[in-house]
Amino acid sequence: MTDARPRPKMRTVGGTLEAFEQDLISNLYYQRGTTLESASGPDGYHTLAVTVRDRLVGRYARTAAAHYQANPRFVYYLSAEYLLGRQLRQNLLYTGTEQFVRPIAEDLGVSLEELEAYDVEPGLGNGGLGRLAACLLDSMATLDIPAVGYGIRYEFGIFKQAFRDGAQVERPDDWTFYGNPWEFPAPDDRQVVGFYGSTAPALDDPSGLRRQWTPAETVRGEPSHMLVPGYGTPTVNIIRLWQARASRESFDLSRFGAGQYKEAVEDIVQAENISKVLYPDDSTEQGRELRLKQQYFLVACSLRDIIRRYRLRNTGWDAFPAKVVIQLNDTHPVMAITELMRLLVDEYRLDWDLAWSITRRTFNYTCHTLLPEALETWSVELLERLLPRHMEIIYSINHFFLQEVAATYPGDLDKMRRLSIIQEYPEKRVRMAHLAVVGSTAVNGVAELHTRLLAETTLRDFAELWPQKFHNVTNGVTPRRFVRLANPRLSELITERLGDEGWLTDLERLDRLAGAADDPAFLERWREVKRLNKVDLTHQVERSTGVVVDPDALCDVMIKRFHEYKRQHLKLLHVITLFNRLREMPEMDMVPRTVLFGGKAAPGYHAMKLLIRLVNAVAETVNTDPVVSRHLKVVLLPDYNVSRAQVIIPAADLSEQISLAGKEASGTGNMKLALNGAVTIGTLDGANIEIRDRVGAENFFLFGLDAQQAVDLRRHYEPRAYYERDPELRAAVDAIASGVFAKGDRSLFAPVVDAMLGRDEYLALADYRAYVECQDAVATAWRDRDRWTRMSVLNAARTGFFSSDRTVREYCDKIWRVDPVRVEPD
Ligand code: GL4
Repeated sequence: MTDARPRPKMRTVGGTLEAFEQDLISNLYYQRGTTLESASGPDGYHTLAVTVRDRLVGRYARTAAAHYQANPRFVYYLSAEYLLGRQLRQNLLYTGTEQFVRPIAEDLGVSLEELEAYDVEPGLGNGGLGRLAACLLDSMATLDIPAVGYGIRYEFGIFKQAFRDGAQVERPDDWTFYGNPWEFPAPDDRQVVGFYGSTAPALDDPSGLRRQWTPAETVRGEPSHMLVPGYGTPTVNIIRLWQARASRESFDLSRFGAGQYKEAVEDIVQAENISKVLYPDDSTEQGRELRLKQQYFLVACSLRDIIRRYRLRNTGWDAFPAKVVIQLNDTHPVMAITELMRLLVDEYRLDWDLAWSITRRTFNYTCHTLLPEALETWSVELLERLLPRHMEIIYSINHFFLQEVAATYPGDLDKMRRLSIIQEYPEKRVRMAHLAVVGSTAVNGVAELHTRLLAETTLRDFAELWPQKFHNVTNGVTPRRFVRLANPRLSELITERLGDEGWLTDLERLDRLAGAADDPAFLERWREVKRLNKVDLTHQVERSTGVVVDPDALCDVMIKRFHEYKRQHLKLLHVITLFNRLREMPEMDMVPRTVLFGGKAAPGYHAMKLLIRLVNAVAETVNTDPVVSRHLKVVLLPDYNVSRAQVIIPAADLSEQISLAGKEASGTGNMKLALNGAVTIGTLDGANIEIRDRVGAENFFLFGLDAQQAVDLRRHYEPRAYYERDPELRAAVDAIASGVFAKGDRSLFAPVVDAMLGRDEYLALADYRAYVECQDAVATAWRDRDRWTRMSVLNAARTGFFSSDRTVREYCDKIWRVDPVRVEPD
């Protein structure tokens, strides 16, 4: 490396620039086996990544030592999904080495952006639920909470989305193609997990509750971990991810020798399929054996690991719940309750009542939905085959539980039937949410409305039986990734105004920005930041879709998974209405808008895949219309993921949160967008309600039915009446039916029209008029630049509550009762 210019000596927690540079060169040489002259792009990226990563290792070692010393209560977060986002910039920021990289990269003639192209995000989740898990881990580390996240190291994460003729095509996400520099394999901690087989009575157990399971198949779980650094603290926690490997005996050498190559590896393939791919849907039950296998694999490996860790410092089982708190992220890991019972009763020979008392005190359950189709159930037949011992345990748990119910509500058979863990009709199935509630100390919803509706509807009988079990913990998002990393310009402006970066770990300090909302100079700078972010987004849009958009247009954003309840089709009806208006009155003075969609549809969700096609078709028609495209552009950005979110969110002016009230448990995109100064147009659903309460009704565009009105209307709903009555709505629906977006083909999008006029499950037509009028009010507000910017500032200033730090504090106070452990500083 040539050292042309003298550079200042900088000393930070990340070390000195010189040391960093030395390490880079040495890592390139010894880890990649290459030199500066012949290094490739991936060589450069990997070298930078491990050099940064190495600066976290010392902190991790000190964290582990401090935890060992303090022997605290640990939070174990069990989740089938994590959407961590890219790691490089995060870790540069968290280690204070960000400042070194630019001058060094400049010297070497590469840009950080070029290297970052190889920083692939691990897409080990579907959407909000997986991203929430990542935000909570970030906040736990930042708050020095002793915690470990457990998950599955899917070989293929959430599919990559592309469009062919406007239709979604899915490609595999081979995220470790270049290797993953952020993980450490830990083969010594591997575990063995069984499946299938049979059970028999334990010889010396008169109660009959202890039995012996002999699995017919075993699989190894091999862990690796990724570091989860806290911000502004030396704490580094980990997330431990399990990968399925065949047990050694699986390779059939004799068959191989006999030339039966396929058969020789059959068992290996079957075993390793368990962690092969993420199920690309989190909101419908996938009645698939492999998914149940995944779930059990995750909990079996993780529980063994938790017990191993517990036994490093503790003896006996009495103290287990005092040292271990397990948070179940939705129903996917709920089999952990039965697995802990099995381990305690069958393997560690505890008596049933003691084991049950320990189990119940260890687990807590977060419910993330209200949609009945998302509440998992598993057929008894499948469970009996795959996990025969667990099915027996579920029967026993249910038996004792129903005795309790019978004592509380004597003779109320209907109550028993409703509360039972086993559903009897039309087929015997295990209700995982019921098992979760029965086996947990605390149950929580993820926003106030959601928690209330859970207690009043989905889990009503349980809330009556055990009111003290139910809590609300409103979701939050990490300001480090979603403000500081995603929006450096805004962060700088905020820091300048507030005097220091304290807001990054105490987000409610943003309220001090409220005063600036009346300062014209500040408003001007706020607008400038937004504009520059919009220019960046414009470039990204052009690169990935070829569509040229105007950075001065209102940037209207709807980013989330495609789902009927989220109502992308309602947004589309609005877009078509604007299109129709412009076609009819080409001279009209319409506020220029760019409508940006981002999101994937589950590969088997045909209605939503067709809607994606329609969005792309409308976009094509709008963007190529010489008159309309002067005022309106429509873009569906392909392959929406965390990295894309980080570009879109800082540029958004308007945040679309238009789900049918009562359907979106919380939403977290709503929080990220508001924190970045987007104004929300939304229904009274999920956390929208709490956002509106905080930012003020005058800074929020509210429309539509509330949850109760939606339920009432559903009873006698006739979508056609709305269609007949409203000429603009009729014109929009007719436009789809006419084939104008399908080159005259009237059949292609007919199913979309039929769904709207037939049942309109999520009452889009009922909310259409209110929505369009509200959008007109948005346009009026947009014309008054200062008014809009004021709203934008106040949205950011008043949403500090939605930091995941606050969420984690609430979990600590209400549910976990864990204390922070301080780690020696660098
Ligand atoms: C979800 C909810 O749909 C979403 O509203 C919520 O914000 C998120 C995190 O709590 O959990 N539930 C499921 S299932 N997927 C989600 O994204």
